[in-house]
Amino acid sequence: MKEISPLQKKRLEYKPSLPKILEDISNLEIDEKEKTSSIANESELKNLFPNTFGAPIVNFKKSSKKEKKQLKVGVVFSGGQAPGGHNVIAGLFDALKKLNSKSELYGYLNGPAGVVDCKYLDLTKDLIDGFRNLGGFDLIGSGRTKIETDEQLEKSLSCAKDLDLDGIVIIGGDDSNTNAAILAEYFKKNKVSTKVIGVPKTIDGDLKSFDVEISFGFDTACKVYSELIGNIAKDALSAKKYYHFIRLMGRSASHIALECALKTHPNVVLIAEEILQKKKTLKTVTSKIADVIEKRSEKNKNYGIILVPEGLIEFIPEFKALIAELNKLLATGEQTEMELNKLKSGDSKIEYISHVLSKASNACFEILPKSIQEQLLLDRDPHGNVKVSQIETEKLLIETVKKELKNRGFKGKFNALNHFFGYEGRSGMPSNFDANYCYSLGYTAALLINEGLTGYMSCIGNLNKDPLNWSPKGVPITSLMNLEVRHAKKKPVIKKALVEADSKAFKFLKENREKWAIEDLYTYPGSIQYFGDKEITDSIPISLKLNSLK
Ligand code: FBP
Repeated sequence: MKEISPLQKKRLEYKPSLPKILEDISNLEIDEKEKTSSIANESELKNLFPNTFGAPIVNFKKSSKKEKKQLKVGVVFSGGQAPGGHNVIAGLFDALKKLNSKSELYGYLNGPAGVVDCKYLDLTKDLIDGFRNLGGFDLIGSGRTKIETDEQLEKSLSCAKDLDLDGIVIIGGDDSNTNAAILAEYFKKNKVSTKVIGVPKTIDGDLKSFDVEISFGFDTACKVYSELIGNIAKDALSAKKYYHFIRLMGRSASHIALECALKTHPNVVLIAEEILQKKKTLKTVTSKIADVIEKRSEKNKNYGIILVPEGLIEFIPEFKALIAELNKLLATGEQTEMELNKLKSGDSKIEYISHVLSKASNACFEILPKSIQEQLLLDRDPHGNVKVSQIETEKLLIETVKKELKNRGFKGKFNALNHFFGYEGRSGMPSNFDANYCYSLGYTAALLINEGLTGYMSCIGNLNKDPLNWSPKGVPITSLMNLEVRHAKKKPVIKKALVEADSKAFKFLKENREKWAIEDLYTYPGSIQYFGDKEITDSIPISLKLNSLK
């Protein structure tokens, strides 16, 4: 038998809290709320989703006891890992069994590819019990295959039919939940009774709306990164010799960088959305950092903490244009992509692309260090996005800041170290918040299938309150969608939620950052706690708390 750590053992025994309304699910029924539209492109989306568009948001209410069906459900992890995924499966399994002890749950293997190729595992209680409250997606694995071609849709449908599935639960981010909506529509159009339900997962925190308060995994990932940032801040304060440039995962949005800043009070945190809004160039961003370094140096402080969101490069206007152009040129099957793939060395690829790019984009490409140029030419992900996790923006900034300080005749010391926190936070043992939240999401997904709903996202409201008062609901996925260009074509997708300039969390940062820049007001969150004072063990993201203030 595999050895497990004492903490793992204790966590396996943890009983997640459930909202009061879910304590007895034998007598629940849905309560239909307002009908939904989409956030934009209503008529186009109505045409694309004629069978699922416009459904109402649903809550649950007590009813007279009803016979609960024996259900067969398949579940899949899609995309990057996020702490708490196993608890979605555990909640789904427990609720299905509570509804009817003969219900069955299958786990599709290694992501959406398992849905297409009909590769699955029978998820038994014994299996699931070994993964409760633990991180990772290793029970069934994950993957980034996008189900979009006719062949993939047909194969997914025939597998669902063969397995006689009542429902499929897709645990994923914005692109994966878009996939869930497409699959739901396809099944309904083809008169297949399998329902499709999405679950909001991503550490990035960018799958969010009025009804989707936060995606799961964000809380734990930010807690893990903030522990490390706090430790580095303490080290910087002790040794007084380094500037630490820390890039944080989060793809396009800066939610993680913002949350970690609220938790640790760094000297500088770049918020990519603000940079785009204020049309700041690489030069102005560099200059702002150099200003802080100069001011601190006047106070004899030649050390500090600079937080950089992973997606920064996509938000600096000149790079945004360059990346958009590269995404178009390098979309699968494009002439440039095929030519580029024939070339072997990085140098020849850089040389080739610099002749194909427009004059403006090339001017921006040319000034980049070779390593970043190469990173920008790497394959796109299956959704056509540049893989920002592989672009070392923090190193680029160290170089530009160094040059700027030299040009200014800076007399102080500037020694910089670079860090990237990404994968460290994606599979950590879920915090109590994520463990409870995910368990409730799984429960709610089972109830939505039991009610015969499809194309819905399992959601929980009132997350700033005690879990007993959380309110489970179903939100039509199409209500979160609009049309965007992907792989050089207009596609229906869930709109990514970015950091909003007028959000309470961002305003709080703006009110405090001048102070944090010069004084050393770092805070040290320490490691995630699972036992002890509830204020510490059950804390929720600061940004969630601030944004829910009236
Ligand atoms: P999801 O959107 O699938 O949750 O993944 C998010 C993420 O963790 C990003 O923060 C990061 O840029 C990306 O995945 C890395 O992808 P990969 O795991 O393929 O390297």
